[in-house]
Amino acid sequence: MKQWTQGWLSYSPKKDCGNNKFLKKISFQGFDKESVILQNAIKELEIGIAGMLSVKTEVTFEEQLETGIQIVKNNEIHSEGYNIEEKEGILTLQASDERGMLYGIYALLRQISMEKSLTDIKIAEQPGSPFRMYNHWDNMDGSIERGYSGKSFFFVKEEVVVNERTRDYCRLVASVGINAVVINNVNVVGPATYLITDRYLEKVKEMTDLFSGFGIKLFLSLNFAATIELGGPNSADPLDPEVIKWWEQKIGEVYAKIPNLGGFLVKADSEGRPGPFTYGRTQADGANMLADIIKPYGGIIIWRCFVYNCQQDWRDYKTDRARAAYDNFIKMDGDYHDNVILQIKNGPMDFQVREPISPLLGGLKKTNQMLEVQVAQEYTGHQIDVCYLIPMFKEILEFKTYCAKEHDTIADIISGRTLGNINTGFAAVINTGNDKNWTGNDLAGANFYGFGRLAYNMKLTAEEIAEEWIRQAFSNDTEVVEKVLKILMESRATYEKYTTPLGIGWMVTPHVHYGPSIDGYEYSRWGTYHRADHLGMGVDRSDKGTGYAQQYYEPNAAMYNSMETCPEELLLFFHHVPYTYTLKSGKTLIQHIYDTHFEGVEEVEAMMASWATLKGRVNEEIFTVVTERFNKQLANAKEWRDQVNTYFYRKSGIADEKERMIY
Ligand code: GCV
Repeated sequence: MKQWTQGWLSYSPKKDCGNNKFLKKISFQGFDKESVILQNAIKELEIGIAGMLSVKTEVTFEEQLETGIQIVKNNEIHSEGYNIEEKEGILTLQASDERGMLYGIYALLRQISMEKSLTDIKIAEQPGSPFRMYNHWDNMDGSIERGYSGKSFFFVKEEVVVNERTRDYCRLVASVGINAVVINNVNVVGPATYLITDRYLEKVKEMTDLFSGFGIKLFLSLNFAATIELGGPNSADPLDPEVIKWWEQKIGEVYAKIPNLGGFLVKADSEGRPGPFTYGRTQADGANMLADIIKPYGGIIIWRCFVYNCQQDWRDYKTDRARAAYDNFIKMDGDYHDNVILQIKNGPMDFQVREPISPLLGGLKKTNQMLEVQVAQEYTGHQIDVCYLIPMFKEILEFKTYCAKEHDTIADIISGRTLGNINTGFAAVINTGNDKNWTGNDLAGANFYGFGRLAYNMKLTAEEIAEEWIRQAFSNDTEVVEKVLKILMESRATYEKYTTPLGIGWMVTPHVHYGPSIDGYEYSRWGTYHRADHLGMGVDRSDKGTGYAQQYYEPNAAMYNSMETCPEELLLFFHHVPYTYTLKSGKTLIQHIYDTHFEGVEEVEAMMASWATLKGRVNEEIFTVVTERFNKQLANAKEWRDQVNTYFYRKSGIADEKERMIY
């Protein structure tokens, strides 16, 4: 049970691997004995070591050891980073601050959990990005927008909850190096508007303090029209002096109670949420107004760029939702104040299984930027279908934007290397809930774990992260490691094969976003079209179409603009392509669609068969939950295969060369 409910921190018994000898005595040098982070770190060490190796540790302070672990403060180490080195029986962990020390301790526990020897160990890690953040879309009634793992554990029936699970959550989060968390949905409606009032501040403070003890800054999502909803001025105009005065007072009250609050996340002028546009003001006017007020308290305003016209006419071929973030934000580059960070979704549309990278990332050259990805599997299988997302996040980080002569990848931009700034970050809409195993499907735990590890250390490969997670959360048994690793590493490609082809996206059941509905969004207002006719499909975003491809720097703009040089996996995102067009594989587009959809289902069957052989080798609850999810995934994959293939057969009239069953 523990293994099922504690994720990768279950601390179940492990092989010694010669590690016991280091663990009997641990001495801290130079750290404040009273600090809560230090106390939490010691507790973690004690339970971890006792659970995994049945060793009782003695903790001392300022003692020079002859054998054991020395945890030493060294101001030369990068902030939040750590070095671990073993020499002649002494294992030294050095860090310049408490977060680094805590992360180093989790790294030691990770090694033990993975049954790696600590002898001769040498590890040095430092954070890839200053803000490494989970965004929760939890509502105060306990529901979670796009949540697939049960209900919220932060809010129950409009109350804020702080309990043992909150503490366990902090442990999991800190253990992977996350240092900031937004606890409520970006769609701030009803009671969530009141989180900044006396009704909730005490409880939010309790949670903020608990988080602080694990080096995590708590942030709140804010309703931009809170002035109106909380009985202030009947306006949310960011340049109205009455509105500014109201916010000064409100933010003052909040920080008087919660001085360690990180700041606010704002979704404005987006999908029905209010914002500065309503008052003829710019996004910068809105963000800067809040940022100036919060600045004396050391707070940060994170401002989302998910601003687009969601009332589009499907007959209109000129308006392109993909253009929106860039068009709405690029003009004000340089106008945003220092403590504003623009949070930008990885793609120009909305978390599809395949999208190009948003040209706004790096398009902005004078503005703090934070990359937003979605770990919650809204469009990637609802944590029913397995879809390990870290390979996709790696692709995003490695994308070369050409925004500068050097340091021009997305990883460079969000680490601060490109612009030399410190307010940058990497955020994920996270996939947890109150399900016992945290993530619904246990295999989705790899994404919960993996995002944090990747944000902390962007050099890790997707395989390394997956293997770390499997060993800690499932087992060190080689067969388990190899088989689960293979399943995870192939899962995104498989999901992509049986759902939407070559970057076109969507074709999902409207609103629910699980299961196929090829025309579900085709004649809607959401701007998400495939434009299929009897000759071909795809959206022309070249200079002859919507011109979206021109939002990139060269040579990317030219590469995407031409059908010949456009990466094939994004062909239908950028071009309207005939079904008879020959791809690099030598297959026509239509045959590619048929083949990949058959392959996708076969691959799910192969994954299931491989998983079935692990009965008895992984924890019973995990085995059962994952098996159930696989059964549903297979049904989903078949439905996608048959609906997509049949749809395009009927549109094109072109038969499958292999004469397989297409209805
Ligand atoms: C929180 C998509 C989702 C919405 C989500 C929105 C956003 O449109 O379907 O549920 O709202 O993105 O990112 O704000």
